[in-house]
Amino acid sequence: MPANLPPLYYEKEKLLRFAQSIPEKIEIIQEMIAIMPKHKGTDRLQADLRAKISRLKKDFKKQPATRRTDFYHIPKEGAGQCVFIGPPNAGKTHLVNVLADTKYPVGNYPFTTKKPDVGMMKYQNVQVQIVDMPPLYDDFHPGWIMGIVRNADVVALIFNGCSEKNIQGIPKVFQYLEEGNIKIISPGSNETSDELLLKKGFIIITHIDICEEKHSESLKKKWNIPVLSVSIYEQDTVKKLNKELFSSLGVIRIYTKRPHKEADLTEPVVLKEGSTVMDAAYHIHKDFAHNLKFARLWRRGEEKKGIHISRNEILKEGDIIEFHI
Ligand SMILES: Nc1nc2c(ncn2[C@@H]2O[C@H](COP(=O)(O)OP(=O)(O)OP(=O)(O)O)[C@@H](O)[C@H]2O)c(=O)[nH]1
Ligand SMILES: [Mg+2]
Repeated sequence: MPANLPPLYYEKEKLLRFAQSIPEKIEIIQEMIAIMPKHKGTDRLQADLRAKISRLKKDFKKQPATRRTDFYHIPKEGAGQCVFIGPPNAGKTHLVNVLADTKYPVGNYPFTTKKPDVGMMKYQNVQVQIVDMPPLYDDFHPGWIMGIVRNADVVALIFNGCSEKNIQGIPKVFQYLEEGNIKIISPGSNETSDELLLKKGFIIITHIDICEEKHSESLKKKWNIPVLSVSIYEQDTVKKLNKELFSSLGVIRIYTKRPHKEADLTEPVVLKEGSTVMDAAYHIHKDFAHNLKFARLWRRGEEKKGIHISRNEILKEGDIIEFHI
């Protein structure tokens, strides 16, 4: 019997290849087990993965205590997870506070943030999860930070544009990522790689209210990813970032409706770009997908108003679907 594993399973499988610490590997395998459909075709795979977890747990116990480094797992919530990394005093936490309305301590001294903190940023009718990190430093770029980066959907690399030290330290941050087998690519890129884990991301230059922003163009060229400039005191720059953070996730919002009723536009189903009608049905409930007879589609700006669509129809941002089971 075929296993019929969902695409997310294969994504986690790839992630597992790049995981470096034992706790990180265990966490990923647990997620793989949770994602896979439970039927005869996956019995064997489930057993193998459980055996792998037992082996890893034994290995972990055998490790000297000094190698059992801290491990943080940030369960994903909302439309996607964006992690904020960068050198000390870059403005990461203050930016999270402004974007997600949180009140984490900020300060004009390094290491104000000592552990990952989470905020939920509202973008229209969805929430985007932001993970604020302790600073990356010459003597501090532990593997667990890269573990969180590997698991995130998007990475924002944040630097204080008025600090020479911050700007000079940019290549170092890319080097730490590379040591963790991570390469940051533009959110729109189609690049693929077997050797490196490619993560969508961009650079954010802060403090543009107090000094002239002069680094964007050269950084864009050198690292081949978008560069955004912000000031926590300039609302228009924060608003632009809010939008960019959502778009970089590469997701679409679709809405469901019942026959003869209006769609509820306040609660979208959030799916990856390129998802099909079946993916949407599966997202709502496994049984729903199995029992799906047909679906009807309403698409803004096109003459698609209630037309029948196939299970494999690729959905677009804002589509409204009526499922018939
Ligand atoms: N003028 C100005 N000050 C800012 C801006 N962003 C952050 N700051 C200030 O810069 C200082 C450092 O900000 P934090 O958010 O604590 O920096 P951080 O990157 O989180 O620092 P660590 O936790 O040490 O990694 C604080 O005093 C902030 O209020 C900005 O856009 N403009
Ligand atoms: Mg901080």
